[in-house]
Amino acid sequence: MLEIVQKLLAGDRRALSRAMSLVEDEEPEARQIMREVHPESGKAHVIGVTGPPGVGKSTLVDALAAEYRRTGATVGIVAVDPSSPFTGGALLGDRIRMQRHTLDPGVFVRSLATRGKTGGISAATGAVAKLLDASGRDIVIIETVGAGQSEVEIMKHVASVIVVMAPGLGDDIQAIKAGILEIADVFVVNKADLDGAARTARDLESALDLRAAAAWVPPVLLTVSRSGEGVKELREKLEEHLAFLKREGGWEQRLARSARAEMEDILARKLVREVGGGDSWQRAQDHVKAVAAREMDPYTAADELVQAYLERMGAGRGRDR
Ligand SMILES: Nc1nc2c(ncn2[C@@H]2O[C@H](COP(=O)(O)OP(=O)(O)OP(=O)(O)O)[C@@H](O)[C@H]2O)c(=O)[nH]1
Ligand SMILES: [Mg+2]
Repeated sequence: MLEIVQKLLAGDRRALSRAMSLVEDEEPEARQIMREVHPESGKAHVIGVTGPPGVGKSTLVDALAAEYRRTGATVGIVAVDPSSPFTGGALLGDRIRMQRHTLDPGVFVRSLATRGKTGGISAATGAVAKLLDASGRDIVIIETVGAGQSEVEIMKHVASVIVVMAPGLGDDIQAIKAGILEIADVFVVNKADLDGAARTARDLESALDLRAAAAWVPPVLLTVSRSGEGVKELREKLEEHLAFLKREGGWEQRLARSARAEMEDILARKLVREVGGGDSWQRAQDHVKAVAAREMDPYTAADELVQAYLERMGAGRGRDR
């Protein structure tokens, strides 16, 4: 076993931090690290927090971490900064807001910058969460902004999904609920100190009536994360949800969903690398040109590349024998 893995499994924060950097930068050692930590993961309660920009997700995560610490649980936090021009300030903001935990070894905070990475944000986030899980954190919280495809991908790696809203989002609620209703396990209307929180909660409740027959109906909670109001209730709901998952087989289902998402990601990247001939796609250059010039359609191109790959593999096996 790699020394860095031994150390991080033993709870060494510097080794954990270093391993995260190697994984984020897709260094060659990352793969070995992730292979070795895998058997030690799958124990933490991984919680995803998502919702529109500015609703108070980071403040809530901070308060929730403090609440879990009160119960004696150790916490890891992954804050995903999408590096978009719209949320450029998020990283610094998260650092400042999470500062109250910097002296507490029971909380480990990691902000993920995502600019310029080829592996995709969901892969990096899943890997960093897994490192925290393997390092023995009881609770791992992942914060992401919005409800786009990458958030839905990230949420495949968590056991409980919190969708955070705030009053005054107006039509956003309509737009958001379509995609997010299916993935939310708990709704939080944060900034309950502001006008309109009760109304936002009612809007959500009525949207949820449509699926009231489900075994777990996502509760709608009100919080003021700046003061911590409602955060104890949130922690209790999350524990209830965890117990529900373990009782009803959902825990294994979610681990399987996460395993599948991880494997899909690795397989897709591996296949693209194999058929394309590395990041530069040199092997597939003629196909790329033909598709761009409308001389070939992309489906035919993909089929041909896969076929050529299978033939190479067949030839390779023949040589080995
Ligand atoms: N009134 C009120 N303001 C809050 C509450 N919680 C957070 N805020 C404020 O809302 C603003 C945004 O908070 P964040 O925690 O950064 O929100 P976020 O959802 O993480 O933001 P992004 O990560 O940039 O999407 C800050 O100014 C917070 O102080 C609350 O309960 N009530
Ligand atoms: Mg934030």
